[in-house]
Amino acid sequence: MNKWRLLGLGIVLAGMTACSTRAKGPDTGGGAAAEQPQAAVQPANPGQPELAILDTDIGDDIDDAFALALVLKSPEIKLLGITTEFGDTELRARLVDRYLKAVGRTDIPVAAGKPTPHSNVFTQAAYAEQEPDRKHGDGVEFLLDQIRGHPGEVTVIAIGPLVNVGAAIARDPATFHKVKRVVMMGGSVYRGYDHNGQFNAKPDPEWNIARDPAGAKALLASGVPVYMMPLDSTQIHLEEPEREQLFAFGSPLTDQLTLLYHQWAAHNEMHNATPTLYDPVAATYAVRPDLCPAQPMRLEVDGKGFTRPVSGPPNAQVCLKSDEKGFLAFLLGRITGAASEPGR
Ligand SMILES: [Ca+2]
Repeated sequence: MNKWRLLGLGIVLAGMTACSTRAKGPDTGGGAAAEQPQAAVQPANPGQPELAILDTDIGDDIDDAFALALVLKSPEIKLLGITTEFGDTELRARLVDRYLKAVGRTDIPVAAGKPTPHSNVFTQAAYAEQEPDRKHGDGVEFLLDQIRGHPGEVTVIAIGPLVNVGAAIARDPATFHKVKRVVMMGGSVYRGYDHNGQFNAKPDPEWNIARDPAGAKALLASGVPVYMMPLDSTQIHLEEPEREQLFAFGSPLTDQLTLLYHQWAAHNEMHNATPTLYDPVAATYAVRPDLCPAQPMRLEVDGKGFTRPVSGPPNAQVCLKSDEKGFLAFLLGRITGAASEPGR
């Protein structure tokens, strides 16, 4: 979903040349988006960890690695498993195997979704290839099995193209309907990919949605609660001071982030050293929805991957603006194990 990947595919080149920029917040005044944001729409059960599955395309962009770290360090979440999706799903699963082994969490099951064609760069392949190969279970079946075993209790944190989610809906819609909610990074409502740090007021086909618009359409039509963190609220950067604070921490977890970051920085097509933390915003929403208040909207997905607000009954809760400072403090506090958190 990163801009450089879109650039690599040439998907939005034409649109980018016509984009205007501005330096103010998203336009939330239009049409179907007029309702006020809601904080803490669906809080976790008090005293009980939220059962969750992380569905990820970890290995291309770097933000999934940070999202995984955040989930692992959040006691509000009990991770039932990790499913990999899009592209070389087995290699992504090997990456997760090595990551979990390094942090002492091999108790967490890892399953691989159906591989799909892709053209983007697997920047962290070398890290993954150092891990012994093994055959992983079917990610889509794992997802459905967990929902069957815990009806109404499972939160799916979806931080990649919605390939597995779409496949699960197609394979067993009745079971998928028993998911508690899907918290996802994806979409572009009033804001596209920023250009050279400038706010882009023209929506783009966001990476995750554009890779599998049919999966996104199926999810929004499924009737399950969907909490969406689009480009409007997720273009938050991990600048050098925060990176150094994190990478200098020296725990097994931050060491994995250090290793993966450097592979990403060396291989990403934009040669950009500053990660954009799209996916951790979705992971954060699962435990701290107040940092990204969501509002009900009805979104329509087209074949190119645009997500346009339309009138009609809401089909998602959408966060259009996040508390960026609060989010960064929360992320760093969690990953480095700081005792106190802002806003709590
Ligand atoms: Ca991702």
